Amino acid sequence: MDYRRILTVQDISCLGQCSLTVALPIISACGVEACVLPSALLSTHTGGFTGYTCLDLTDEMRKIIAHFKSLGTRFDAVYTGYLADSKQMDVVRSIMREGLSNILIVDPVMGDNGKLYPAFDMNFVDEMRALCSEADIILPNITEASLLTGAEYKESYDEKYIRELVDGILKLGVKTVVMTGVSYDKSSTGIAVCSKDGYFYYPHKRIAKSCHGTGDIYASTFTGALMRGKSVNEAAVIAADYTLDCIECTVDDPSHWYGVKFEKCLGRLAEKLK
Ligand code: PXL
Repeated sequence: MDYRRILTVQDISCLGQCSLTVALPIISACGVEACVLPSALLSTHTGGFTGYTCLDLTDEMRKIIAHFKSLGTRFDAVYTGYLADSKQMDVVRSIMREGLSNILIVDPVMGDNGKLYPAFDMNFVDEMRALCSEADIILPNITEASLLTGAEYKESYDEKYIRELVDGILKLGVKTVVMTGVSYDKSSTGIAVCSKDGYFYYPHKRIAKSCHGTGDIYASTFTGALMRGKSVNEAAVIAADYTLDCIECTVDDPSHWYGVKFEKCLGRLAEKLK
Protein backbone atom coordinates (compact mmCIF):
# COMPACT_ATOMS: atom_id res chain seq x y z
CA MET A 1 0.00 0.00 0.00
CA ASP A 2 2.76 2.46 0.78
CA TYR A 3 4.49 2.19 -2.62
CA ARG A 4 2.36 1.90 -5.72
CA ARG A 5 3.28 1.36 -9.36
CA ILE A 6 1.08 2.24 -12.30
CA LEU A 7 1.29 1.87 -16.06
CA THR A 8 0.25 4.90 -18.06
CA VAL A 9 -0.63 4.52 -21.73
CA GLN A 10 -0.48 7.74 -23.75
CA ASP A 11 1.59 9.53 -26.36
CA ILE A 12 4.85 11.40 -26.17
CA SER A 13 4.31 14.87 -27.60
CA CYS A 14 7.89 16.14 -27.75
CA LEU A 15 6.77 19.77 -27.41
CA GLY A 16 3.50 20.97 -25.93
CA GLN A 17 3.27 20.10 -22.21
CA CYS A 18 0.75 17.30 -22.44
CA SER A 19 0.39 13.52 -22.17
CA LEU A 20 3.55 11.73 -20.96
CA THR A 21 5.63 14.88 -20.47
CA VAL A 22 3.16 15.98 -17.81
CA ALA A 23 1.98 12.57 -16.54
CA LEU A 24 5.48 11.38 -15.58
CA PRO A 25 6.53 14.33 -13.41
CA ILE A 26 3.10 14.66 -11.82
CA ILE A 27 2.71 10.98 -10.92
CA SER A 28 6.30 10.97 -9.60
CA ALA A 29 5.59 14.08 -7.50
CA CYS A 30 2.63 12.20 -6.02
CA GLY A 31 5.12 9.56 -4.82
CA VAL A 32 3.92 6.87 -7.23
CA GLU A 33 6.08 4.90 -9.67
CA ALA A 34 5.07 5.57 -13.29
CA CYS A 35 5.83 2.99 -15.96
CA VAL A 36 4.95 3.97 -19.52
CA LEU A 37 3.49 2.41 -22.62
CA PRO A 38 3.83 5.13 -25.29
CA SER A 39 0.98 5.06 -27.82
CA ALA A 40 2.62 7.37 -30.37
CA LEU A 41 5.50 9.76 -30.83
CA LEU A 42 4.44 13.21 -32.02
CA SER A 43 6.54 16.32 -32.59
CA THR A 44 3.84 18.39 -30.83
CA HIS A 45 0.26 17.94 -29.68
CA THR A 46 -2.45 18.37 -32.28
CA GLY A 47 -4.28 21.25 -30.59
CA GLY A 48 -3.04 24.41 -32.24
CA PHE A 49 0.24 23.40 -33.87
CA THR A 50 0.19 22.69 -37.59
CA GLY A 51 2.45 20.28 -39.50
CA TYR A 52 3.02 17.91 -36.57
CA THR A 53 4.64 14.50 -37.15
CA CYS A 54 3.15 11.30 -35.69
CA LEU A 55 4.61 7.80 -35.41
CA ASP A 56 1.97 5.24 -34.38
CA LEU A 57 3.45 2.75 -31.88
CA THR A 58 0.68 0.11 -31.86
CA ASP A 59 2.97 -2.74 -32.97
CA GLU A 60 5.63 -1.81 -30.45
CA MET A 61 3.00 -1.61 -27.69
CA ARG A 62 2.06 -5.25 -28.31
CA LYS A 63 5.73 -6.31 -28.06
CA ILE A 64 6.27 -4.32 -24.87
CA ILE A 65 3.22 -5.91 -23.22
CA ALA A 66 4.32 -9.40 -24.29
CA HIS A 67 7.68 -8.73 -22.62
CA PHE A 68 6.07 -7.35 -19.45
CA LYS A 69 3.91 -10.45 -19.34
CA SER A 70 6.91 -12.76 -19.69
CA LEU A 71 8.47 -10.95 -16.71
CA GLY A 72 5.34 -11.51 -14.60
CA THR A 73 4.96 -7.73 -14.18
CA ARG A 74 1.96 -6.40 -12.25
CA PHE A 75 0.67 -2.84 -11.85
CA ASP A 76 -1.59 -1.34 -9.20
CA ALA A 77 -3.51 0.47 -11.97
CA VAL A 78 -3.47 1.16 -15.69
CA TYR A 79 -4.23 4.77 -16.62
CA THR A 80 -4.84 5.55 -20.30
CA GLY A 81 -4.78 8.97 -21.98
CA TYR A 82 -4.36 9.91 -25.65
CA LEU A 83 -4.48 6.78 -27.80
CA ALA A 84 -3.44 7.22 -31.42
CA ASP A 85 -5.44 4.48 -33.13
CA SER A 86 -8.59 2.49 -32.35
CA LYS A 87 -6.50 -0.73 -32.49
CA GLN A 88 -4.81 0.44 -29.28
CA MET A 89 -8.04 -0.12 -27.32
CA ASP A 90 -7.45 -3.86 -27.93
CA VAL A 91 -3.94 -3.59 -26.54
CA VAL A 92 -5.30 -1.96 -23.38
CA ARG A 93 -8.02 -4.62 -23.11
CA SER A 94 -5.37 -7.36 -23.42
CA ILE A 95 -3.39 -5.80 -20.54
CA MET A 96 -6.45 -6.11 -18.33
CA ARG A 97 -7.51 -9.52 -19.62
CA GLU A 98 -4.08 -10.96 -18.97
CA GLY A 99 -4.19 -9.77 -15.39
CA LEU A 100 -1.35 -7.21 -15.43
CA SER A 101 -3.65 -4.92 -13.42
CA ASN A 102 -7.04 -5.02 -11.72
CA ILE A 103 -7.85 -1.31 -11.97
CA LEU A 104 -8.44 0.53 -15.26
CA ILE A 105 -8.64 4.33 -15.28
CA VAL A 106 -9.52 5.79 -18.69
CA ASP A 107 -9.24 9.42 -19.67
CA PRO A 108 -11.19 9.16 -22.95
CA VAL A 109 -9.13 11.86 -24.71
CA MET A 110 -11.07 12.66 -27.87
CA GLY A 111 -11.92 16.34 -28.00
CA ASP A 112 -12.83 19.61 -26.34
CA ASN A 113 -15.19 22.56 -26.80
CA GLY A 114 -17.68 20.36 -28.69
CA LYS A 115 -15.16 19.18 -31.30
CA LEU A 116 -13.18 16.00 -31.90
CA TYR A 117 -9.39 16.42 -32.01
CA PRO A 118 -8.16 16.38 -35.63
CA ALA A 119 -6.78 12.82 -35.63
CA PHE A 120 -10.08 11.13 -34.63
CA ASP A 121 -13.33 9.98 -36.29
CA MET A 122 -16.58 8.36 -35.13
CA ASN A 123 -15.11 4.86 -35.36
CA PHE A 124 -12.52 5.95 -32.78
CA VAL A 125 -15.38 7.21 -30.59
CA ASP A 126 -17.16 3.83 -30.84
CA GLU A 127 -13.98 1.97 -29.84
CA MET A 128 -13.36 4.39 -26.97
CA ARG A 129 -16.93 3.80 -25.75
CA ALA A 130 -16.26 0.04 -25.73
CA LEU A 131 -13.02 0.56 -23.76
CA CYS A 132 -14.78 2.85 -21.26
CA SER A 133 -17.41 0.18 -20.64
CA GLU A 134 -14.64 -1.95 -19.10
CA ALA A 135 -13.17 0.84 -16.99
CA ASP A 136 -13.39 1.34 -13.25
CA ILE A 137 -13.10 5.10 -13.52
CA ILE A 138 -13.33 7.44 -16.51
CA LEU A 139 -12.51 11.15 -16.60
CA PRO A 140 -14.32 12.77 -19.53
CA ASN A 141 -14.88 16.45 -20.18
CA ILE A 142 -18.36 17.45 -21.38
CA THR A 143 -17.42 17.07 -25.06
CA GLU A 144 -16.19 13.53 -24.45
CA ALA A 145 -19.20 12.65 -22.28
CA SER A 146 -21.55 13.80 -25.04
CA LEU A 147 -19.60 11.78 -27.65
CA LEU A 148 -19.70 8.68 -25.42
CA THR A 149 -23.43 8.91 -24.74
CA GLY A 150 -24.58 10.34 -28.09
CA ALA A 151 -26.16 13.28 -26.23
CA GLU A 152 -26.20 16.74 -27.76
CA TYR A 153 -23.17 18.89 -26.76
CA LYS A 154 -24.27 21.99 -24.85
CA GLU A 155 -22.28 25.07 -23.88
CA SER A 156 -24.81 26.14 -21.27
CA TYR A 157 -26.81 23.65 -19.28
CA ASP A 158 -28.22 22.82 -15.88
CA GLU A 159 -27.67 19.97 -13.42
CA LYS A 160 -30.31 17.86 -15.19
CA TYR A 161 -28.15 17.75 -18.36
CA ILE A 162 -25.07 16.73 -16.35
CA ARG A 163 -27.03 14.02 -14.51
CA GLU A 164 -28.25 12.68 -17.87
CA LEU A 165 -24.67 12.54 -19.20
CA VAL A 166 -23.33 10.72 -16.13
CA ASP A 167 -26.30 8.33 -16.05
CA GLY A 168 -25.69 7.54 -19.73
CA ILE A 169 -22.06 6.80 -18.97
CA LEU A 170 -22.86 4.61 -15.95
CA LYS A 171 -25.24 2.64 -18.19
CA LEU A 172 -22.25 1.75 -20.40
CA GLY A 173 -20.91 -0.26 -17.44
CA VAL A 174 -18.41 2.30 -16.08
CA LYS A 175 -18.24 2.15 -12.26
CA THR A 176 -17.29 5.77 -11.55
CA VAL A 177 -17.41 8.92 -13.68
CA VAL A 178 -15.28 11.94 -12.80
CA MET A 179 -16.46 14.68 -15.15
CA THR A 180 -14.33 17.80 -15.57
CA GLY A 181 -15.29 21.32 -16.60
CA VAL A 182 -18.82 21.23 -15.18
CA SER A 183 -19.82 24.87 -14.88
CA TYR A 184 -23.20 26.30 -13.92
CA ASP A 185 -22.19 29.98 -13.88
CA LYS A 186 -19.53 32.34 -15.26
CA SER A 187 -17.41 32.57 -12.12
CA SER A 188 -17.10 28.90 -11.19
CA THR A 189 -16.44 25.53 -12.74
CA GLY A 190 -16.07 22.15 -11.13
CA ILE A 191 -15.92 18.40 -11.03
CA ALA A 192 -18.91 16.04 -10.91
CA VAL A 193 -18.21 12.59 -9.47
CA CYS A 194 -20.87 9.95 -9.92
CA SER A 195 -21.14 6.23 -9.17
CA LYS A 196 -23.87 3.93 -7.92
CA ASP A 197 -22.98 5.20 -4.44
CA GLY A 198 -23.98 8.77 -5.18
CA TYR A 199 -23.25 12.15 -6.71
CA PHE A 200 -20.66 14.71 -5.55
CA TYR A 201 -20.00 18.14 -7.06
CA TYR A 202 -16.87 20.17 -6.27
CA PRO A 203 -17.11 23.75 -7.57
CA HIS A 204 -14.05 25.98 -7.75
CA LYS A 205 -12.94 29.27 -9.28
CA ARG A 206 -13.18 29.46 -13.06
CA ILE A 207 -10.52 31.19 -15.12
CA ALA A 208 -11.96 32.40 -18.40
CA LYS A 209 -9.01 31.22 -20.51
CA SER A 210 -9.12 27.59 -21.69
CA CYS A 211 -5.64 26.05 -21.49
CA HIS A 212 -4.31 23.10 -23.42
CA GLY A 213 -3.15 19.97 -21.56
CA THR A 214 -5.14 20.59 -18.40
CA GLY A 215 -7.18 17.40 -18.90
CA ASP A 216 -3.94 15.39 -18.81
CA ILE A 217 -2.77 17.28 -15.74
CA TYR A 218 -6.10 16.61 -14.04
CA ALA A 219 -6.17 12.87 -14.84
CA SER A 220 -2.50 12.35 -13.86
CA THR A 221 -2.97 14.11 -10.53
CA PHE A 222 -6.21 12.25 -9.84
CA THR A 223 -4.50 8.91 -10.54
CA GLY A 224 -1.48 9.80 -8.41
CA ALA A 225 -3.62 10.91 -5.46
CA LEU A 226 -5.88 7.85 -5.72
CA MET A 227 -2.84 5.58 -5.69
CA ARG A 228 -1.67 7.34 -2.52
CA GLY A 229 -4.79 6.08 -0.78
CA LYS A 230 -7.08 9.09 -1.24
CA SER A 231 -10.75 8.37 -1.91
CA VAL A 232 -12.18 9.11 -5.37
CA ASN A 233 -13.78 12.33 -4.08
CA GLU A 234 -10.59 13.44 -2.28
CA ALA A 235 -8.48 12.70 -5.38
CA ALA A 236 -10.98 14.61 -7.55
CA VAL A 237 -10.61 17.67 -5.27
CA ILE A 238 -6.79 17.48 -5.07
CA ALA A 239 -6.59 17.24 -8.88
CA ALA A 240 -8.98 20.18 -9.34
CA ASP A 241 -7.01 22.38 -6.94
CA TYR A 242 -3.68 21.49 -8.59
CA THR A 243 -5.01 22.09 -12.11
CA LEU A 244 -6.35 25.50 -11.06
CA ASP A 245 -2.99 26.33 -9.43
CA CYS A 246 -1.23 25.47 -12.74
CA ILE A 247 -3.61 27.64 -14.77
CA GLU A 248 -3.16 30.55 -12.35
CA CYS A 249 0.62 30.27 -12.78
CA THR A 250 0.22 30.62 -16.55
CA VAL A 251 -2.55 33.09 -17.36
CA ASP A 252 -0.38 36.16 -16.90
CA ASP A 253 1.87 35.03 -19.78
CA PRO A 254 -0.08 35.18 -23.06
CA SER A 255 2.96 33.90 -25.00
CA HIS A 256 2.60 30.55 -23.21
CA TRP A 257 -0.38 29.40 -25.30
CA TYR A 258 0.33 25.69 -25.81
CA GLY A 259 0.15 24.36 -22.23
CA VAL A 260 0.40 25.34 -18.57
CA LYS A 261 3.43 25.92 -16.35
CA PHE A 262 2.66 22.92 -14.16
CA GLU A 263 6.30 22.60 -13.03
CA LYS A 264 6.01 25.72 -10.86
CA CYS A 265 3.32 24.07 -8.73
CA LEU A 266 4.72 20.52 -8.45
CA GLY A 267 6.34 21.25 -5.08
CA ARG A 268 2.97 22.19 -3.56
CA LEU A 269 1.40 19.00 -4.92
CA ALA A 270 4.22 16.84 -3.56
CA GLU A 271 3.87 18.54 -0.18
CA LYS A 272 0.14 17.79 -0.09
CA LEU A 273 0.71 14.09 -0.80
CA LYS A 274 3.88 13.46 1.20
O1 PXL B 1 -3.97 16.90 -24.09
C1 PXL B 1 -4.53 15.90 -24.83
C2 PXL B 1 -3.66 15.52 -26.00
C3 PXL B 1 -2.66 14.58 -25.84
N1 PXL B 1 -1.85 14.21 -26.86
C4 PXL B 1 -2.00 14.77 -28.08
C5 PXL B 1 -2.99 15.72 -28.31
C6 PXL B 1 -3.84 16.10 -27.25
C7 PXL B 1 -4.90 17.09 -27.47
O2 PXL B 1 -4.96 17.76 -28.45
O3 PXL B 1 -3.10 16.27 -29.51
C8 PXL B 1 -1.10 14.34 -29.19
